[in-house]
Amino acid sequence: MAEGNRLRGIEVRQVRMPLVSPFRTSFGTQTTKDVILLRAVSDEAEGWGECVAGSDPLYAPEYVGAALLTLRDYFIPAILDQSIVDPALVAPALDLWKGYRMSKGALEMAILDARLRATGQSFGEALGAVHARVPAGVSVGIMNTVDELVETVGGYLDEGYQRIKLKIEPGWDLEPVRRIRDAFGAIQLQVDANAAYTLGDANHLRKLDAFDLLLIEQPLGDEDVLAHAELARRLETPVCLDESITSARAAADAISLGACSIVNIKAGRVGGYLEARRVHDVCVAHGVPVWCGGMVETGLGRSANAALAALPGMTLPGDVSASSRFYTEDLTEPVVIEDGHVAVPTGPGLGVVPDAGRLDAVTVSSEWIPANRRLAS
Ligand code: OSB
Ligand code: MG
Repeated sequence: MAEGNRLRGIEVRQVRMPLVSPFRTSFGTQTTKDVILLRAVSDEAEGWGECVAGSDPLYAPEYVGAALLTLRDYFIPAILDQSIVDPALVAPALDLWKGYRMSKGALEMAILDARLRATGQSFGEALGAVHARVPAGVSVGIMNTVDELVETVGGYLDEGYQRIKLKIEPGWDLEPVRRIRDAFGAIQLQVDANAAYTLGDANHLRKLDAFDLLLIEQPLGDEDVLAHAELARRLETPVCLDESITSARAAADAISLGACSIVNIKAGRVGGYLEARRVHDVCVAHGVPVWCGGMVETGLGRSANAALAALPGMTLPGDVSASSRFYTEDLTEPVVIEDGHVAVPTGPGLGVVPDAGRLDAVTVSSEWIPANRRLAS
């Protein structure tokens, strides 16, 4: 750490981005993406963090309104008062407060980005990426008709996506999966229920075994870890957990209980990219395949995810898609799909920055929180 390197302040910005089309999951329909962006400014560099909390407490308890308050009232003051510029010290400094992992992760991401931009190292290098590009996968929402779904999936396959994930819920599962298999044959196909089923649905879900899916993601409730273990015994389709895995320890527990044989890793869900790396390591140690999930990120989080997806244990294609999957215009240079892959950025830190004009156009509110003047003088 450079001697005398201090934090000058952190900007908190709320942005609202229009989506190219409504994104429907078992927990609701999204037409815009609300994002909290953090810009951490130190003496040596500035770094960007993206909070993946949703607009409402539907995927997780944490959501934008609560995350904004928590960041402003607790987390940012703690980081500024201690002038933390070392990313490894962010999580320990915030550990006394429970939950709010997405907010904590966003703050760590901003400090990590600032540090890496100062040292010239990329996210990929810092996390231990072993690939220059990663296979692109896409998450496809629930639609009004199966015909519409078939057309949409066909479009993604034409773009080069190597793996298709279908969102499912009771009433939208067997038929859409059957029709996609019939239409497109032996593509890499998986489903995500976002906790929409109960163990009582086990016999129904077993009918999915006929479709040779890569996995079924989070069929049961976030806290239903033992029920997932029971379901996993009854299904041939591998069970993958998303919502339930909130830390490396939770991953170790779920694996030991037999609740999953595959893990979806999202940095925000586990409190940051450093913990995401530890989740990866725990899974690799257990021989459990992992893949990189997505949270409809802007080009900032999307670039960090491409780096995370390039770790050695990421043996399944992730929800790593082009900016165009969700956005007509991204905040950064668009992340693109080329030859079925997304490139891992090589520049310092995230390797991308927001376009100032585009950022202003989508900004709802912004606040500069300066470091304590007494400390800064
Ligand atoms: O469960 O993986 C999920 C989006 C928002 C919240 C939860 C999930 C998702 C996705 C989209 O499936 C993943 C992406 O960003 O491509
Ligand atoms: Mg999921």
